Parts: sequence; C-alpha cells; structure tokens
Amino acid sequence: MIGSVMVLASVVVLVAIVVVLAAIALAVARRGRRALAPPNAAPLPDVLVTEIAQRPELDEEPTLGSRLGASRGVFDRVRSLTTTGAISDEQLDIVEEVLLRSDVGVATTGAVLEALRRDGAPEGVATAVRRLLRESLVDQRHVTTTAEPGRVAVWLFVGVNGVGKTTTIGKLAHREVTAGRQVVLAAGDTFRAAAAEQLATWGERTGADVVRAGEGADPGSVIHDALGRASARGADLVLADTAGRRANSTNLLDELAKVRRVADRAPGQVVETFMVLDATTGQNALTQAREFLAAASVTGIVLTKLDGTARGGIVVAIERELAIPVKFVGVGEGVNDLIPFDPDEFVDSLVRA
Ligand SMILES: Nc1nc2c(ncn2[C@@H]2O[C@H](COP(=O)(O)OP(=O)(O)O)[C@@H](O)[C@H]2O)c(=O)[nH]1
Ligand SMILES: [Mg+2]
Repeated sequence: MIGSVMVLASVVVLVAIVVVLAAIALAVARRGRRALAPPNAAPLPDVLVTEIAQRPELDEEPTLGSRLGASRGVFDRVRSLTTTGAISDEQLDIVEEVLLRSDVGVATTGAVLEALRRDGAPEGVATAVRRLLRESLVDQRHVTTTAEPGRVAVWLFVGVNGVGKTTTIGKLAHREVTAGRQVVLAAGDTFRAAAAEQLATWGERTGADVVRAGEGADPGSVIHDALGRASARGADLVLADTAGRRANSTNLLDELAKVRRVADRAPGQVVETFMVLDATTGQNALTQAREFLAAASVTGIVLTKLDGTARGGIVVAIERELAIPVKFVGVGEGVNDLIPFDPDEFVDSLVRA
C-alpha cells in the first residue's frame, strides 16, 4: 500500500519536473526567435507624399443598405417604437403614416395594419413591420442568362424615356463581361443619335461589342444585325436597348412588340424582358408599368435611382400589385451601382435597428 503510494508520488513529481522543463525550453526557444527578428526598419518620414497621375478606377461594390439612407430615414419613427404585444391606436397611426410616406402603397399598408391590429406585435413593432413587408415580397427572382443550344440569349430593356435603360445596360454589360460572358449591345433606341453614342461609350468602358445604326433607322433591323454579329462571334448574350418614345403616330408599344418578335427569332431567344422603372417617380412608375405590361411579356423589373428617393417602399408596391419580381436595383450612376435585389437585405435596410 505504502509502496504504491510512493510510486504514484514519484510519478507525479516526475511529470511535474517534465512540465516545468518543457515550459523553460519553450521560453528559451521564444526568446531565441525574438533575438533572431530583424532590427527595426528605418522610421517612416512624418509626411508621406505619393503622387498619383491617374486616379485608379475604384471597384467599390455598394451595398443596398449604404445607398438606401433616405428611404431608411422615413422608417425612423417605426424603428423607435419599442412596444411589444398589443399596439395602441397612436402607434398604428405612426406605422400607417410611415408606410404611406415610403410609398409601399395603400394595399400593403392596409394589410400590415390589419395584421398588427389582429395579432399585435409580440416581437416588437419594428420587427413585426419588417416581417410583414418581407412577406409582401416574392421569393422567386431568378435571372436567366442562357438560351437553348444554338441560340443567343437576349435581354430586352423596355421603359419610358429617362428611366435609366441605357445606363442599366451599361452596368449589366460590366457585370456580365466580368462574369466571363461575351456580350453584344444592340442600340435599338434609334430615336436620336445621342442614344447610340451613349451605348457606344458604355461598350468601350465595359468591353462589350456595340451594334448601332443611324438616327431614325428601324430598331428591328439593329437588333437583327446584333444577333447576326453575336451568333457569328459565338457571343453569349445580347443586351437590347429600345426607345422610350416615338416621333410620330407610330405606337410605341406596337413597335416594342415588333422588336421583340425579331429578337426572339433564331438565332436569338429572348430570355429576359426587363421593364426599367424610375423609383423617384413613385406611384407613377406603377401606372407606366401597367401600360407596358400589356404589350411586352415582362419577366423582371429593374428599379433605378433608389439612391435618390425616400420612397424605396415602391419596391413592395410594385411586386404586390404587378406580381413581377424586382431583379436589379440601380443605386447610382456608376458602373458598379447596380445590385441584384435581395428582399431580406432590403427590408433590413429599411426597418432593422
Ligand atoms: N442616381 C441615379 N441615376 C441614375 C440611375 N440609373 C440611371 N440614372 C441616370 O438617369 C439618367 C437617364 O438615364 P438613361 O440610361 O439615359 O435613361 P434611358 O432614357 O431610359 O436610357 C442618366 O443621367 C443616368 O445617369 C441610378 O440608379 N441612380
Ligand atoms: Mg437610353
């Protein structure tokens, strides 16, 4: 008995000695490494002057939250409601006013208020509003980039003058070229020469081919030529611009339908028709959209100028009332200022504390 205790004690002592020795060895090794470290470099001068002859292009990717400041501001009062559980009439009034000011529309506002009256806000008012707005947005917003084998995918852009069609095409060209696709831009807005010039500039900036014709040329033939070129060069995608107005009695919507038929004929295949809407026009954007929807089979909305409006809630109104997904949002005039729309990020940007 005593013997085994002594054996155990000596084992413990031995282990302790080994641990102490290992610690000492480690400390010595560390000091040795420190000693080997190079001496400090020469001290930096107080002022470092670097001359940049040309400013490098900043490839900054904006986030939705960083550009939605004005729209988020509208929700300040909702965010400051800290109540949980039953909601007072005054609080419901605040929610109503905020939602209407943000332009989510009468229908969505009514639905949110009804749900709050019925269920209260067990998780807090702001969180409940966030959830209810998110539920008003669609989940499916896939963007198709490929056509059937042997055909060239076409994205057609429609919308009234000045909403941002050409700029959006430029930004998307950059995006797609960066993703490794070969892109051809079709200057289908032949209403005035400047429109084709603008597209040509985007082509130069982004490395996309541009097919254009003179002022007043038939837009259908420009699209046709662009498809021919894309097909001959084995390009992946044609981005087709269109005019947002007509000089004479020719009906704009009839012309769009014709352009679409040309674009969808082999070797082309229209895989996306983007209706471009200007967020700063608020509910007017919805009225415009309804007119176009009848003529063009729109597959997605691009909502531009979200950076310049407090009415960001228009996204909700659009999706609820048109049942067409917002696929991209424009948040500035730069080449990177286009973001694939993410509904969770969007409602967080507005309502989350
Ligand atoms: N702030 C801001 N301006 C934009 C955005 N998209 C387009 N624009 C500007 O809106 C104006 C009209 O755009 P443009 O592409 O020519 O419109 P189009 O007539 O539909 O082709 C231009 O000055 C663009 O720079 C955006 O997302 N944010
Ligand atoms: Mg244009």
